[in-house]
Amino acid sequence: MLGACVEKPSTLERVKEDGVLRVITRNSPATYFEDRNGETGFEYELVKRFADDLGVELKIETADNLDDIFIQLGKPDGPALAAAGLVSSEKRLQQAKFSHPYLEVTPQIIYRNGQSRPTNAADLVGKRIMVLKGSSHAEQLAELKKQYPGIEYEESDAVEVVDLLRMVDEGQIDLTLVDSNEVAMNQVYFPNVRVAFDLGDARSQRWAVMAGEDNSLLNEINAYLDKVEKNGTLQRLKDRYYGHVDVLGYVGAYTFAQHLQQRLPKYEKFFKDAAKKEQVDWRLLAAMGYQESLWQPTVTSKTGVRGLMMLTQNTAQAMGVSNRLDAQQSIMGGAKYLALIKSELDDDIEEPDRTWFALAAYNVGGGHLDDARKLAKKEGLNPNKWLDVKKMLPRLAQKQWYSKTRYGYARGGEPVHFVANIRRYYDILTWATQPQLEGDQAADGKLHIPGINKTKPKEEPQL
Ligand code: BLG
Repeated sequence: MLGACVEKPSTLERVKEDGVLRVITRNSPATYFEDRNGETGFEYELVKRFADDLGVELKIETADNLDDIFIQLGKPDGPALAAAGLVSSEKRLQQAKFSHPYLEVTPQIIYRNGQSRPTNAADLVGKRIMVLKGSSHAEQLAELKKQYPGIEYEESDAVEVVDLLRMVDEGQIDLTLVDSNEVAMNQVYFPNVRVAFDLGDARSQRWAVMAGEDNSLLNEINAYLDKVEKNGTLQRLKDRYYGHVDVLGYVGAYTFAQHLQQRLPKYEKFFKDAAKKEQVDWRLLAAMGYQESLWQPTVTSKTGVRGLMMLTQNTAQAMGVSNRLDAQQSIMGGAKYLALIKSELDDDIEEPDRTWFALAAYNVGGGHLDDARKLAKKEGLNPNKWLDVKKMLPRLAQKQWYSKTRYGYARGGEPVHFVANIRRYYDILTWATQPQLEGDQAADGKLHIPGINKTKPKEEPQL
């Protein structure tokens, strides 16, 4: 049809035609980073599902700082959307349009435990405060300064939120202002970090598209966000990324952070050596050690099971462990035992379930685990899926069920908690360590939190 008027494709049509969704974000634990399985992060996972729904490939681009996100977004050949924990503000509305909300966060003033706790804006005067350059928090402080001219703060584009929290933790700055989700996520790494008070009301995080966009992409985004809100996907992601404090409790989170700094470094090398030998992730072994003994080599359970990896006498003997209270031997024995029971599992059980099954067998024994799998099968559930078998395990403690099983009574609830806790610690440890340091014997012995090393305060140029 020569001469027919060809309509300009909408933004959404263009994305679909290109087959690629370009998204700009930031490289930080709350948004996007690399872990043991490759690309991950709360924003990444949310936006990846959106790209999958559209049937296009996801291409992530990272910005150096917040201002840069909006600069990139505004370019004619720039990314289609920004997913970076952004909140809408008057200034930002001139540059972008915002989606429906997906996360409620509250800005919180953070101080160091042991210092006097600020309780209101007036207490911020005279303190060393640092926030991210171009952040909504910087805007908030600028507003506050009109009322309290004595407030001084530094805006830095050389740091990430984790750096700010670390600087408070170590006393390099007095205070910072960050969002509650970041605090919840990072509390487990910084034992001295405390919330002083909420500054202002809760605000909503939203994705942003270019101001001139024709709404086709924005409408699609909004429909997607509404969908994941309704079907529970969004809540699951929130629990995974920001639920540590909910699960551990605030005290548990401080304690974990303390143990991470004070205890783990003593055993990290043993975990890494054992992991290398047995071909497992050292962070999984470390997570097991935390669940078993809180990384204490000389504990004994009520049932006489002993040591950092809580070996029974039989297991210890079979694994060639002569002294269960020797941390190195215990870790090596535990790793060997885990690898052995994993190799003995049914071939039909695939990863990652295979790992969760191996952990359950480590705790309750392979016989009882088999009983639970048989019960699952009888109930029409999948005996090769952890999600199904974990529903059956607690039945092993009830006579009506265990009386019909081969191995009989077991405290079947214990391996369910055991696996859930280890998975949680494993996630936390994964975030706390950088993949490139994996197996690196020359590492400095310190835990590394994604983003910190890459964003060390910039050095002065050498002239
Ligand atoms: C495990 C053994 C399994 C054994 C099961 O008990 O110990 N695992 C290890 O030694 C590593 O070998 O399976 S069996 O050989 O097939 O019988 C069942 O007996 C240890 C568990 C027991 C548990 N912790 C490692 O997870 C434990 O100590 N529970 C009691 C806690 S308390 O005393 O009530 O607080």
